[in-house]
Amino acid sequence: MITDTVASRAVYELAQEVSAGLSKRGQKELPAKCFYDEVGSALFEAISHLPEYGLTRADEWIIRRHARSIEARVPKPLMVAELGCGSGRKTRWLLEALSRSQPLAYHPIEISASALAMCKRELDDIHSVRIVGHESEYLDGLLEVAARRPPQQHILVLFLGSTIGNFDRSMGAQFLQQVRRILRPGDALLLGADLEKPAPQLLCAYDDPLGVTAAFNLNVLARLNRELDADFHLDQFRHLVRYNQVERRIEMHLLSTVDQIVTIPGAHLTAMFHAGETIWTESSHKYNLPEVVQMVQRSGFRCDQQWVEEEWGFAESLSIAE
Ligand code: AVI
Repeated sequence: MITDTVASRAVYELAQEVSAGLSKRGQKELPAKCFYDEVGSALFEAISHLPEYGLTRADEWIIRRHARSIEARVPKPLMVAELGCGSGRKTRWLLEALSRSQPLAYHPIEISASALAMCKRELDDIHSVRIVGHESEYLDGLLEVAARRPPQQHILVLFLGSTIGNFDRSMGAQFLQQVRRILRPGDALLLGADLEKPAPQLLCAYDDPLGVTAAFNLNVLARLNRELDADFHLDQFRHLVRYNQVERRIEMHLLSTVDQIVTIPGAHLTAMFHAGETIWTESSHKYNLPEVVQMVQRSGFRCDQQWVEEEWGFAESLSIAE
């Protein structure tokens, strides 16, 4: 019964987002969080194994290699909240290191029920870690975690995988400010950020020859067909990737190859597309190290340490709330 209510609220929110994004004048948009239904989460997991997409492996490498140094620098006693846990694979290294010295409560926060279930399955066997999942938006989930915080405990927020890059730069900083407001001085944030790299490398990573990222992108339309009864013809849209030099970000679009009209009954919407028109589905911003330090500082944190994976180009930054 409760699950039904959660599911129907999720469909309602999806309909709202879709209606707002596709009825925009000018550039039509769908928010990147629409990617992550069960199929989308599985496709993202497949992307993370592609040779062209080194981001997830670089992130996991840093955590695996430096888990003990991270453990040594975080405040204690603590509980861990993770914004968007994905499969949970890379978090294992950290939870194992953190739970050596104390029993640990781990709160993964996910909008995707299937990713949450995958993460719980993956991490279920770690001794001394109690997993309390939150199927919700990041800030709502973090508020729930903060409300359950025992006196004297710190919170370590994990925001890994460069999900920050899917926000516009200014929105990313605003989001971190909101995270900071929920925390107390002395709490910690571990933030993963993908670093700038040559455009051809990025274009390959987001338009892989196997077509997995294309399927991930197109799945958003398939999802609207499944959940909102829409009638998108997937063969009349094409995956399109651009690198925006000025904004230093990858942009993913779905390009309509013909003039067409699509109905989306679940969002009470009819949308017209001209041939060549696109739906902007994702931005993935790339950073440099000083920029990450500035961003966390502007959000009320002090950057304590950065760890870098040089081969792909990824940074993990540990910051303390001031
Ligand atoms: C989840 N996020 C950080 C990924 C990224 O690289 O922006 C999502 C993704 N999109 C295409 N490939 C991977």
